[in-house]
Amino acid sequence: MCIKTRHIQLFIFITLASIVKSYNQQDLDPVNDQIVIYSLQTKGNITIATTSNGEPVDIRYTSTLNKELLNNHFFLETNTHLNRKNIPLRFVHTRGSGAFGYFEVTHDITNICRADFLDTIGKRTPIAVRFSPVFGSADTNRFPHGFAVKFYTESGNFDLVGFDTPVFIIKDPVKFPSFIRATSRNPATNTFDSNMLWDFITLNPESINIFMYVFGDSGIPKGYRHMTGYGIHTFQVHNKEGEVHFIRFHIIPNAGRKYFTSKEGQQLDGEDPDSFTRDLYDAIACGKEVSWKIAVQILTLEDLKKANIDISDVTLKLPLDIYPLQPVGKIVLNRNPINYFAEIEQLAFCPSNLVRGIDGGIDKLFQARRFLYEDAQYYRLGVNKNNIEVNYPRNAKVHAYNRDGEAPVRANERNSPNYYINSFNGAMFSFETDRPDLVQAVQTPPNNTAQIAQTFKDMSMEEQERLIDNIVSSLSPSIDFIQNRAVKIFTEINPDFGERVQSGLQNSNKTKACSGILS
Ligand code: HEM
Ligand SMILES: *[C@@H]1O[C@H](CO)[C@@H](O)[C@H](O)[C@H]1NC(C)=O
Ligand SMILES: *[C@@H]1O[C@H](CO)[C@@H](O)[C@H](O)[C@H]1NC(C)=O
Ligand SMILES: CC(=O)N[C@H]1CO[C@H](CO)[C@@H](O)[C@@H]1O
Repeated sequence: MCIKTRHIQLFIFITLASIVKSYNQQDLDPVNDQIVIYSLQTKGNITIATTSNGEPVDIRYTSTLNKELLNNHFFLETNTHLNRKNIPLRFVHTRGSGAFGYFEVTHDITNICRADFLDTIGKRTPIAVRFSPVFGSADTNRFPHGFAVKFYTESGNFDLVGFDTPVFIIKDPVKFPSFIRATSRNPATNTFDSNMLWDFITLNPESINIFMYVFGDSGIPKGYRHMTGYGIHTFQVHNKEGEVHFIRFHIIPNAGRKYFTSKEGQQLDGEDPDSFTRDLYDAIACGKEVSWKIAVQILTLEDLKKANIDISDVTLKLPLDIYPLQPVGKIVLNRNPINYFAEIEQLAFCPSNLVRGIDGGIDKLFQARRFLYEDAQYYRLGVNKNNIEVNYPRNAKVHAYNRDGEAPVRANERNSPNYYINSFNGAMFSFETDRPDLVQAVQTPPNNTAQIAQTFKDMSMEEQERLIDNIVSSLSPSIDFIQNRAVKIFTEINPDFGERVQSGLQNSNKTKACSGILS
């Protein structure tokens, strides 16, 4: 009986192997046929299968029928391991796509920033990038998308954790959890909820600036290769003389900025919710150029003092005509993840991952992000998250005064002194007396009405029309008083804007599942 089963299984393996081999290589698609390509790149079965302990698994253990289960370690391990498959998900930016490549300096900015990965034109630094819809189950969701870049520099990792919009939702980080809850699913119905979203927007009208992009023509990028990135925060940087400047990062796609209309987005969402992920993977696997330019807006301390807006306000753009873009470098993505979970799911970006020369954002929201990402990742990946291969500052010399904790601990700093300061040749601190403190930005309550009005005015009549259509379709399920509050705010921004939203709402009908609910 036992011997017979073995022969049947071997026969199945051999037959499967020969079917795979008969594919025509020319017809293969990198995403659809990944597993076929794998088989063509390998010769025969790759090796003998083992338990995680390294013991070869005898083929008789692949059947449990009429057998003792507890004696079958393969059965036990493969099932109990599966039960522990999931780790906590990112509660925002849950679904993502990522890839690897390099950053290359194209222009010298050492006069303002001493970061050593920027010190020579032509210098390359390896990078990891993750793109992510903030919410939703589809890549084409009309909501902001994340654009996060990890630079593995020789003096530690620098993480630029940005969005595809030039502004953020709120200025005060205390509002963040409420924003997340109001824009997530309703606690009773578990559906997205127009009342909650528009109640939040209209009670925090500074958020309308980002929604001008979300509901406008740049709300749905035409795949990640056409998506723009913004660091949003105003970062303080310093040069070798210790002088400070302030910059905003822009990441501009060389494939051109392109966008889907709502209709195209919805259609694609239905056909393939992973369309951006697929497009990125295919493009890289096919050897297409996947690249962006990095440019910065630069301000001096004087500019900061004399500006008539709060330069640190993340709900405000800094005008490009006053602070023009200066090119710095380019990023190129040329390698797909080999294993998604290991390299992208476990990838952890922290705004606090900064390098000498880049002091960080000068606003309160950045200060909050400095520790909240780390906290989220302690929960999601454990306290040794930076020992995970993809997060490890592999190009720097790492000697942290941390020991032990949840795996992985790597060599755990071996036998070196584990306390500081010590008299026994343990790692010593560096003396950076020229590292300037962050300037203290005075943050007034947000008011970006004037900028929103300008954004509206700069749109063509047709784009205004599409913006209003998208606003109306999001707002129309809301209850009257919230609609009225929204119309009042749009009218304050621009009377024509308010009027057109109002008339759009009048022409749209709410759907009701039934009537008389409260009677
Ligand atoms: C108070 C403000 C904010 C808080 C508390 C916050 C918090 C978080 C947290 C906890 C995560 C998940 C991190 C993880 O588990 O790895 C996350 C992800 C992310 N956030 Fe924020 N965030 C804030 C503002 C922003 C802003 C202003 C931006 C853009 C400039 C941004 C961009 C992102 C991106 C791109 C990700 C996904 C990173 C990835 O691909 O893994 N967030 N945020
Ligand atoms: C915000 O700014 C606008 C125009 O710049 C002004 O009309 C309005 O009164 C301001 N709102 C508040 C609450 O200060
Ligand atoms: C809304 O309902 C009214 C009355 O039933 C109807 O005349 C109108 O065409 C509907 N409008 C839309 C946009 O469906
Ligand atoms: C089905 C099959 O190809 N089996 C082979 C897998 O690899 C081992 C070790 O090289 C061979 O002994 C098997 O014949």
